[in-house]
Amino acid sequence: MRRFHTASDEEIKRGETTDIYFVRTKQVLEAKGLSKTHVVAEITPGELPGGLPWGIICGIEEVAKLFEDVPVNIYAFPEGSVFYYKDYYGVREPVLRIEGLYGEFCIYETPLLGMLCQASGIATRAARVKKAAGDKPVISFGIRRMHPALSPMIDRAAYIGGFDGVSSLTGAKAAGVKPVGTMPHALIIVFGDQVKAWKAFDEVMPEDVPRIALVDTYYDEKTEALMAAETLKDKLFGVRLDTPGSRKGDFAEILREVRWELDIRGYKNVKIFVSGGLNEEKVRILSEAGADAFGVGTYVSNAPTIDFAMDIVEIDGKICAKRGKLGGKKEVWRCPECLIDMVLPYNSAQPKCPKCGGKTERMLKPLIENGKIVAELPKPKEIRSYVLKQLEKVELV
Ligand code: PCP
Repeated sequence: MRRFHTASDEEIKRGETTDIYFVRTKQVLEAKGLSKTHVVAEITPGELPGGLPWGIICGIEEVAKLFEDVPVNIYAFPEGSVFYYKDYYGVREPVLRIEGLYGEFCIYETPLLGMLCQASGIATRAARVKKAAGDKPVISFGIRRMHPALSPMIDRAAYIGGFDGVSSLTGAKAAGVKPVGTMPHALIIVFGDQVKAWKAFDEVMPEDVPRIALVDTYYDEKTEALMAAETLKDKLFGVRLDTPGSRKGDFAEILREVRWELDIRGYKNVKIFVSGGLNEEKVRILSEAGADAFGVGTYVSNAPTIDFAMDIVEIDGKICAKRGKLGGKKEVWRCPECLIDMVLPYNSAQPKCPKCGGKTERMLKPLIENGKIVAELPKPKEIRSYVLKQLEKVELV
C-alpha cells in the first residue's frame, strides 16, 4: 500500500510512470514484428519559457540511471551546460540523442522528458537569479511549495543552477552540501518575545550556525534590527527581512533605512538577508539597495518546465521526421569561447566558430553505451562551477 502519492525508484526504473500509449505502441510493434526497428531519436527544446535566450540542462544524471542496463546508446550535453532553443543559424538544437531498438526504450520517453523538463526549468531560473545576485549568496527556500518527494531533485537543480545553498536536509544531501537556514517566525512567536528567541538561538546553536536574526515579526524592521544588534552585539552575523506583502511597500527603501541605522551605530558588519516573494528582478533591485544575501523559494522551485520533446529522426539508417522537426542524426558543435552553437548533419566536417573563427567541440558526448554508463558523472559542486563559468559568457536578455 503506497504511503504517499509518489512513484518509487523501482516503479520509475521499470518504466511504470510512462504514458499508456507507449505501452500500447510497444504491443503493436511487437505484434507486427517492428519492435526491433533501429531508430535514432533526438531531444530538442521548444521555445524557452518567456522567450528566454538560454537554458541550463539538468537531470542528465537521473537519465543515466534510468537508462542503465537498457541496451541503447545515449549522447548528451554534459549536465549544467547552457543550451539554446535554436543555434546560431536558427536550427533547433538537440541536447540528447538515443540510438537503439525502439522497443527497448519507447516506454522511457515519459520519465526521460520529466527528468529533463522540470530540473532544467529550475536550474535555468536559479542561474538567472544567481546572475542577478552576482557574488552575493542566494539560498533555495522553495521546497515547501512543492511535493516533498521532489525535494532532492529541486534543491540539487537550484544548487547546480548556481545557488550557494539549499534549506532542505534531503536537498542538501543530494547537492553534497550542508543545509542552510536562519530562523522562522514560529520560533519568535513561541517565545512571544524576539529578544528571548534570539538569545535562546544564540545559546543553543553550535558555533558554525550563523546568527541571523529574523527582524520583522512584531515591530518595524528598523526597530527590530537595532534590537537584534544591541542584543547579540558582535555575535550577530546578520538580520533577515521577510517582510509580509501587506507591509512591503517600497522594500528597497526599507532596506536602505535598516542599513543606514545599523551603520550609523557602528553595526557595519551586520549583513542584511532578504526573502519572501523574490524573483530575479527583485533580487537585482534589492542588491542595489544593499541586500547582502537572498532566500528565494517559489520563483525557482515552481519554475516553468522546459518544453523538451523527443522525435525519431532516423529509421534503420533512413532519414525521417514528423512535420516541424528536422530529419537525420545531428551533431551540435560549440565554440567554448563564445558559447555559440552550430547544429550540423552528423557526418559534417568540424566547423570553425562563425564569430571568433576558433575551434569548436562536440556537445553530444557519450553518456550510455549499450546500457552501460560511460560518462564521468560529476559531483553537483563541479557542475555548479561549470555553470558559473558559463554564466560569465551569457546575458540575461
Ligand atoms: C518562508 C520563508 C521564505 C519564504 C517562505 C519562501 O517565509 O522564510 O521567506 O520564499 P518564497 O516567497 O520565495 O516562496 P514564511 O513562511 O513567511 O516565514 P517563516 O520563515 O516563518 O517560515
